[in-house]
Amino acid sequence: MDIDMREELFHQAKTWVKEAGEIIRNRIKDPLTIDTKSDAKDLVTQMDRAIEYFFVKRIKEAYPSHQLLSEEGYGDDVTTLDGTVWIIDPIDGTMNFVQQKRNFAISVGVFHDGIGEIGLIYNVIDDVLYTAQRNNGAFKNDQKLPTLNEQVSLDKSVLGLNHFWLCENRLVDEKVMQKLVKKVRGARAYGSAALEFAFVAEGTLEGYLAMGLAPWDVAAGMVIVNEVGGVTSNIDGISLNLLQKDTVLTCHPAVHQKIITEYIQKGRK
Ligand code: 2AM
Ligand code: CA
Ligand code: CA
Ligand code: CA
Repeated sequence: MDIDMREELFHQAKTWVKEAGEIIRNRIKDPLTIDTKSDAKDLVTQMDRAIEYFFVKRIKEAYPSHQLLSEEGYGDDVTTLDGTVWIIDPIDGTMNFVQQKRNFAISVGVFHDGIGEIGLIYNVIDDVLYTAQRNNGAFKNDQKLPTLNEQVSLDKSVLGLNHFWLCENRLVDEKVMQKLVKKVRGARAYGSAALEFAFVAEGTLEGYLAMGLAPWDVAAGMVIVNEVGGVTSNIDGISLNLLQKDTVLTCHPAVHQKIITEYIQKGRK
């Protein structure tokens, strides 16, 4: 992607993300209409839809040739990553948004011919914006994030993962995952995939594992983590395909392979 074009898209995306965040903050006390999707825990509110529509309207007007892949149905039916594709989650962590009114994020990734060029993750309530452009480093607000190049062992690591990994599940023997959480220094479940990617990038988590994420959950995070030298794959170590759902493992480079070979592979179903 042309550098001037990318710079323009980055500034445009950043402006829109900040505006959308302000809309959410201003309406945070408004009554919510909460609907469910695939199951009783899969929530969507009018705010998810309104914020997605906010982006779709602006992107389609400014860049009619770009494709838009997003969660709540206002985007395109994207079947190829050719050209420029915006991958958007208007609210990542909807359950946190509903229950806690915090710990959620807006996630915007821009890919060009399948390559992640721009990533933005906005922690709306804390007003913290994580950004990256490919080969240009990653930032937390205006502060450049350091590269993840120090050595770190699993027993000094903190991992983001939810409790379902420790219950009987279809992916990995829960006994093996229990061994992993006993080995590491700590485990956390934040409930927002985008924020967990951002935490890996800023080094407050050494890794994050998820059982089933969609492209809009990971697109921005992959760009940001990649810029600090982190590694993202599915739990079998294979690159993610941004046209489908998959398991996710995003990590500090020192622990990525270890988690796969010493734990996941030993219990993989
Ligand atoms: P969401 O809030 O945008 O739906 C919660 O553990 C994390 O997993 C969130 O990032 C959430 O994104 C994501 N997620 C993906 N699929 C989900 C589903 N079917 N139900 C609930 N959360 C889901
Ligand atoms: Ca959702
Ligand atoms: Ca999401
Ligand atoms: Ca969402």
